[in-house]
Amino acid sequence: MIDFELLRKIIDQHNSFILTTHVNPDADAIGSEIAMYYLLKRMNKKIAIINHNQTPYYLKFLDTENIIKKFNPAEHNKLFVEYEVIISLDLSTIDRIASLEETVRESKMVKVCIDHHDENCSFSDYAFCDSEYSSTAEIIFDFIKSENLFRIDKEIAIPIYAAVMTDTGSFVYEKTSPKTHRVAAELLEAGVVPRDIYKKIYEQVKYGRIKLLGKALSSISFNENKTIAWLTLKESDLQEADIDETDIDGFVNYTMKIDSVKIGMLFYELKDGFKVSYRSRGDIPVNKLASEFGGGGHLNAAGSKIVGKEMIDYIRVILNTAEKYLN
Ligand SMILES: [Mn+2]
Repeated sequence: MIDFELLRKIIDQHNSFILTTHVNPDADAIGSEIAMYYLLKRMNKKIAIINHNQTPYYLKFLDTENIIKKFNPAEHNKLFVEYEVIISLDLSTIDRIASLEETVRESKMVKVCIDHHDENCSFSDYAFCDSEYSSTAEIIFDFIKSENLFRIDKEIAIPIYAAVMTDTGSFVYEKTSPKTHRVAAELLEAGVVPRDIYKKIYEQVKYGRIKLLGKALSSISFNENKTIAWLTLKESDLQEADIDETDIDGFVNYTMKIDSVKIGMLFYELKDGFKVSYRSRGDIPVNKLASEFGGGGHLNAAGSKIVGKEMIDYIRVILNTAEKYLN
């Protein structure tokens, strides 16, 4: 259970807040920041949102006031002295804020973490985390309701809906509960049009992304009994397609459309190593698999970055480790 009363107290006792989220932000990351921004604004607080990355183009519609800034130490370091509280959203380990890590570690701000991943937000002074939630935005929704802060209206319903929709894979992932649907129902009552949000998030795909998806799909490989499937992309493929890294996020999900597949992976090469996205079915803990390679995440969806290894040589090591998790 999350102690919403305590969160309320922290907000009441302070006046200035910096919000941040993880590297390669998704709709839950940006949606939670924007929802939290509206919430704090309505409580007459001073707010800045500073992220490691620029907001991906398909999520810009959530930031109607253009409040989210990409971290620039020269410009922003002073805010980490002036402001009182930093709220990290949708992340549970501090390395996920990438270039902000050192600044946040060294700052004397009160550190608050609001999250739904399995790890424990140990870097924060106050953690409001529960992995039973479908998304971080659903926690914010519950906070507004349980503390009776204000009526959920369309302005705040849109970022929350975008977050819940995407983090539940459009209401199909494991953490999708009757309650998640009740939350969605209330967001619809507030004026959200599901079709509009869906179109903005899933139907403004760039040409290069579809070309790259074609390459990724034609690379598909399997283990002997087709319980593990994996896709590979080379750095040159990414360069040619001229797209953001966030654009390849969903590619790994295609491996899970095959009925025999229990673990799906996407390997993509970077200049200094490579990244792996992991997916799994049932109770196969790919977050544990990812943590063997310096990563983490959820039971059925995780990621890791491996620096200083050649992807082509190292894939075999990860595949052998993945086999262990099948039983
Ligand atoms: Mn999330």
